[in-house]
Amino acid sequence: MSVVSVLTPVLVLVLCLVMGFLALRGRRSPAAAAKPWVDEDLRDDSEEAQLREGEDEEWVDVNEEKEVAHVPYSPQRHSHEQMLQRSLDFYELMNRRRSVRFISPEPVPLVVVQNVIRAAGTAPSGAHTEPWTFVVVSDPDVKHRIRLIVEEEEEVNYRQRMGDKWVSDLAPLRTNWIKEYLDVAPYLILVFKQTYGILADNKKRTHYYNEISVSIACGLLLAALQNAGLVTVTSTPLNCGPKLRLLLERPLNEKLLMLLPVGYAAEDATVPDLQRKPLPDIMVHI
Ligand code: IYR
Repeated sequence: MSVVSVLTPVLVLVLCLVMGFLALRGRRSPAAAAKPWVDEDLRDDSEEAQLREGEDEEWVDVNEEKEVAHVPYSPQRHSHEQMLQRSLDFYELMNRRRSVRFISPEPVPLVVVQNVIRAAGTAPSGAHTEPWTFVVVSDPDVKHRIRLIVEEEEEVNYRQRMGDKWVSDLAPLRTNWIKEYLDVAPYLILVFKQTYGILADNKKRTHYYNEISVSIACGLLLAALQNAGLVTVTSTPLNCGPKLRLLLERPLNEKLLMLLPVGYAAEDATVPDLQRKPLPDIMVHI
């Protein structure tokens, strides 16, 4: 038997083992392979996963021992004419909102941001669990660390994770992994969804529909910012969640959903000249 015929099967075996090991190490779930834009940190949050997570832990009822009184509610009513005017005014205000990536360093009073977050916190939530944490960062050093984390990951996103199609779909928006606004904007608001609640006695409570609830809160937050004359861009930095959570010292039950730089628009800010779909394309009346 020649040396070659003995060594070849051995080499093939070693190669297979090494490739198998590398494949396992770099493994992503089938869902991840199919949907690379879904953040790994956000992925495993189905109701099922929440239930699994709590198997050997002590969980409590969401509203344990809380008898909630039901009180009369009479919201403001307007005449038809006023309703028409108000609905149009609000639409026109919101229609001027744009995602702005050029933000002025000019300071913004903190109390305005506090009010905006109060408005976001009025969102409805599953079983009224209010599963959100808004981390407001104005410290320049922390903002810069956030920028370093985001830019490092976003470069990998653009170069590898997102793929050619996604990158070319974004080309008209002229986005890239350089995020100057993370240093420049007077505030960064990092919105975390709490996948479950932790009570004072360390018991857990289920946060039903936490991602939907926090997404609704984000919508209100965007409207409140627009109403205050501030701008933002709804950035969702892919795969930065765990590092940012650690940097900001947030607990394990909190997952980053959105990162919003907030401030006035820079004087020379530009936005892509996009059109919105007309009503018949977005509304079906049955
Ligand atoms: N998160 C990246 C990429 C990005 C993705 C989508 I979808 C956008 O609408 C815009 C950007 C970034 O912030 O650059």
